This record gives sequence, C-alpha cells and structure tokens, in this order.
Amino acid sequence: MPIEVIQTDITTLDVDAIVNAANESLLGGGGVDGAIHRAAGPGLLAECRSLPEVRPGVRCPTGEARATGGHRLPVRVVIHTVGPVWRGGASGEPALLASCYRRSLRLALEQRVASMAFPAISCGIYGYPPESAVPVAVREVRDWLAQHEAPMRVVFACFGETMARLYRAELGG
Ligand code: AR6
Repeated sequence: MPIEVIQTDITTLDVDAIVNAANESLLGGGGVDGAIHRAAGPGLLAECRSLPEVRPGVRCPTGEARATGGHRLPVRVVIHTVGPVWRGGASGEPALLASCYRRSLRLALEQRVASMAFPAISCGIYGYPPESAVPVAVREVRDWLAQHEAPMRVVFACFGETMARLYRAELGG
C-alpha cells in the first residue's frame, strides 16, 4: 500500500519531501507552516523570499505549489502549497484544494521524490472542515498514483487522532 496514515509532527518524518500548508506570500505563518520554518531554520525563509512574486506579495497563488530545499529538515525538498480559505464551500474550495494535491504531486515527480508527506491542507487556520477535505485529499492522491503508475510512497501526516481516524476510514472505505 503506497498510501499511509501516520499520526505525527510532519517535521520529524523521514521522507524525501514534505508538503507545507503555506500562504500566498510563502514567508511563513502559524500552524504547520510555522513548525516547518522553525525546524528548517532561516535558510528556508531566505530561499522562499528569493522565489519570484507573481504579483505584489504573492509568490504562490492559491491552488498552486512551489519547491524549495529542506535546509535543516531531514527532507531534501519542501513543497509549499496554498490551500483555499473555507468560505462555506461554494467559492471553488474543493477544486482549489484538489489542485493543491495534484500540483504538489507533480512537483514531487519533477524533483524525483520517491516518498512524500502531506499535512491536512486548509484544515487548520484556513477552516476547511476535515470531513469534507479528507475525501478530496484521498481521491486526488489515489487518482494521481493510478494515472502516473509512479512508485511514490505517500504519507498523510495527521496532527491528532481524530484526523488520523478520518483518513483511515476514507482509505479503508
Ligand atoms: N505536523 C503535522 N500537521 C500539523 C502540524 C505539524 N507540525 N502543525 C499543524 N498541523 P494549518 P491551513 C495540522 O493551520 O489550514 C499558516 O499560518 C493542523 O492540525 O497549519 O492550510 C499559513 O501560513 C491541521 O490539521 O494550515 C497560512 O496562513 C493542518 O495541519 C495558514 O496557516 C493544517 O493546518 C494555512 O492554514
């Protein structure tokens, strides 16, 4: 089974790449973004700052992804993606969230990543209900792995038992 659920702090995982649930500036924040920047050290922020802005203050529009090095993290690559802010579900949130997973997987393939871990993108500060986000995450990863026949190990890194249970139920069902 190339898809696993692990209840852990994503910054401790021994994989080739971890995905960061970032904001459009890519200059850090709270939640998993803050944890990743703290663990990676100031080199990550410097590398993020050097990425081109697509418009003032925006280095990565919502639904897209950008790659950097891992700096002091045990990973080679950090893939920064920006999930949608939940506004009730009728503002394109599911399509934007799906795009985060697809774009991150595509970047990982380009970077020759063989194992990667996702946090529950948008499910914290951005307020996406986990019950709605988890099926999107699982569907996109499954479809992408099936379409690419990529030998990729994908981990859903969950910060808590409730989230881990949701992923396990979705994967088992
Ligand atoms: N390891 C794994 N999962 C974590 C960790 C961790 N160390 N820390 C938090 N989570 P969030 P978002 C879980 O808020 O909703 C930042 O300020 C958390 O419990 O990190 O996409 C950015 O700069 C939740 O399930 O990301 C943006 O401004 C999930 O990770 C904004 O937050 C995502 O929660 C992005 O909000």
